Parts: sequence; structure tokens; C-alpha cells
Amino acid sequence: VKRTPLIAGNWKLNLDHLQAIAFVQKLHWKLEEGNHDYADAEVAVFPPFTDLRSVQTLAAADKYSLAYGAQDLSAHDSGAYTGEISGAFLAALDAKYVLIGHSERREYHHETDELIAEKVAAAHRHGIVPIICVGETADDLEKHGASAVPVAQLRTALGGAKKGSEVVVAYEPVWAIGSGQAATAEQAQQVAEALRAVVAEELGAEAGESTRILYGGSVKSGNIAGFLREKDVDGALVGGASLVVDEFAAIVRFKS
Ligand code: G2H
Repeated sequence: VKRTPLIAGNWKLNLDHLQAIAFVQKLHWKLEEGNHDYADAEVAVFPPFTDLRSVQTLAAADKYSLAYGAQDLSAHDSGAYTGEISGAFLAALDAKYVLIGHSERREYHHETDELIAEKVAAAHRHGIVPIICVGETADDLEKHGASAVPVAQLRTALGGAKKGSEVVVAYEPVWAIGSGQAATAEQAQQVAEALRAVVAEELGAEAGESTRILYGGSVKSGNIAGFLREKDVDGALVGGASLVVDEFAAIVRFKS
């Protein structure tokens, strides 16, 4: 099977809605300048919630069909949950994707694998593709090797997935996030292969073949091509480097 690479920019807590508008316009011009037609990869941005409406408006007018999604969602659909945003609200803004279980959510907001599974179910209830983030800390790596923790995290998270609905997996070793110290392409491939096997076991052989597995953690224009050459790595979740238009555009054009 041919899996279209996905280049996803996770803005985290950066860029308000005015800065988001400027960013998306500049990205569009930059790609137009390079005559890029997005044929090689799907491109998505993950802005803060308050930017989504602005990004929706721009994306609708963008001939490059920029995709977008949210950085989190509530496990609940409505009710007395102050501060939460539901999958229904995201679907109403045509969000295609939602990041779930990013290591920063796990660490600073104490998200458990069980909650993450509920959020995966919430995304699928509303037709949104969850990008399930998994990864080991430096400590896990030392004690259990690279694959054990991400494999266990993914297995639980997929308990919430609806059979036949798309998922994307992002492997982000916690020690590589924002550190400037990316995993090697070989390390990423090794874990991606193990994660693909989990998808096949939990969701069936076909899903195992078609599911895209991204690498994340200090991805930049200088190392993206190496990751994408690996057979089980189908794209990247990019943090810091997704905030600089020229750099993000260079990552999107990873083949040139
Ligand atoms: C990992 C990644 C994006 P960065 O969190 O999700 O961030 O590229 O800054 O390491």
C-alpha cells in the first residue's frame, strides 16, 4: 500500500489568531513560490483552539488544501465540564485531525492511557482522525528499551478506536522533544515497526498496512528526509520548527 506522508505542525501554546492568519498566508505564498503542489505529502497545522476558526476560513480558500486539527479534545461531548472543547465543536469547524495524548498533556495534565482511549473514542464519534501520541522517557529507555512503553501506550489507546475508522500514530520519544536531539532514523524505524504490529493486532491487518506512523521530536529540514526514507515512518509531527514559515515549508518540501 501507498501511504501518503503527513507533515503535521504542532504549534503548542504559540501564535494567536492574528499570527495564525499571517502564518498560513505566508506558508501559502512560500509554497506557491516553490511551485509545490502538495502531491508528495499532506500538510496539516495544529493551532490553539482560539485560532481554528481563522485557519478554517483560510484553508477553505487554499488551493493547496491545507488540513488542520486541534491539539486536544474532551472525552465528553457536552455538559458541565468547564474549560473543555468537544469533538462535536471541532467537527463543526471541519477539523480533520486531533492530537491525543501528547507527552506534554500526559506530563503536565496527568493524562492516563485510559483517558487517552476515551478521547480516541470521542474523536471517532465525531468523524475526526485521532493522532495518537506515544513515546518513552529517557528513564523508560534505559529501563525497558525503546519500544515497550510506546507499544503499551498504543495498545490501551486503541481500545477506544472504532473498527474501520482511521487513526494516525505519532511516535515521539520524550527525550527527543524540544531538545534538539532527535532520534536517529533507524531508532524511529525500529519503534514504528513495533507500533505497526500493534495496530495490526488491535485493528486488523488492513489497518496495520494503511495506518500512518509519524515520527516527532526535534524534526527539522535537515533531518526530515532521513526519517521519511524508513519503510514504516510515514511523516512527522513537528513542534519548534513548525513555527518558522521558511523552515516548515522546507520540511514540507522534503523531497527537493
Ligand atoms: C514533539 C514535537 C512536536 P519538537 O513535541 O509535537 O516538538 O519538534 O519541538 O521537538
